[in-house]
Amino acid sequence: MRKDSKIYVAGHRGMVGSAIARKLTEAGYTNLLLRTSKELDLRDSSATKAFFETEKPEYIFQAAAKVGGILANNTLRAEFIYDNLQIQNNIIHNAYVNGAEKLLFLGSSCIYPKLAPQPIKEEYLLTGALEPTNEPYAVAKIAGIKMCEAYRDQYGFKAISVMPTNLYGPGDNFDLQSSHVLPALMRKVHEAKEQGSSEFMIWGSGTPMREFLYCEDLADACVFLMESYDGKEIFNIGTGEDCTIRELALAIMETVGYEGELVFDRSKPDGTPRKLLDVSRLAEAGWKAKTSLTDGLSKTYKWFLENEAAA
Ligand code: GFB
Repeated sequence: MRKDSKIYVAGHRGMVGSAIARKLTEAGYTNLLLRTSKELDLRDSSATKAFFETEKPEYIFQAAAKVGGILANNTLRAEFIYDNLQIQNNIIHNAYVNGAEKLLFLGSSCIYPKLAPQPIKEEYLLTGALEPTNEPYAVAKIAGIKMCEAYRDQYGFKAISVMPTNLYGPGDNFDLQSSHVLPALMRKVHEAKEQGSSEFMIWGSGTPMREFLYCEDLADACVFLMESYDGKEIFNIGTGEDCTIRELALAIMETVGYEGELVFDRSKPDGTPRKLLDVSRLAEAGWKAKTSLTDGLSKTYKWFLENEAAA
């Protein structure tokens, strides 16, 4: 990418897209193309086609998606498959048709089989049944990966795909019904502390294991791969370390400065028992995560306190 290349960051108001836009600006890229979802509904094929025909972006970071935690994925199943298929079909196809130089597609670690061997290697894709709570979302993301591969095979279009693990950081969704576990627990612990409550609620058994990557690190990896990689392989992006949900809750209590009891709501699903990515392919390419969970939690909590109303 030249520093003045026209770079479209789709989804720049979300946690991931905003981190990518910040990273590009820090790295000296000066010609970012940005549209809010109000300005451009990426599910709308005609509007997206017109946007690409007019703007002809050279590089595209495809970070626009309908995302959410286990409950949102499990209940808004139709929206998760329809919105994501529409958005990615419109972006990938119109990027190719309008002569884009390269596109980076963001997938997700939930594309891998529910009971995949751990740590999960990229080649385990499509080797087993998916986790039922997020199957519609995962199927859409798998379609995106395969679309990038197919457009590369048939048309020579430079599309690359990355699979981030569970993400968190500034700009995350802290809504208790639709968010992922980390922001949900941060808000619950914060409110328990504020209200002087002696306990707070954790969904499920607390035993599932998850890997958490700070969104600024993800953005760094995406810019690194856009600048340096052009091949058919997909890349896992993670830290290579995981913890139980109970351990995460304890780490968040430490960050917030709260010492109450953990209560488990076992009527809520656990989801996949473990989801640790094998990140050796990315390590060999020359990239490693920099932010520890402790540092990432502190930075995220600081952001939450400064943006509590919006969060
Ligand atoms: O982050 P999370 O919603 O999604 O939940 P997944 C991870 C684990 O934390 C599950 C537990 O075992 C939840 O039951 N958990 C405990 C909680 N307390 C809470 C809480 O208050 N809120 C939430 N949300 N969880 C998502 C997928 O799976 O991960 C998406 O549904 C996507 O498709 C995303 O892949 C990265 O890690 O289970």
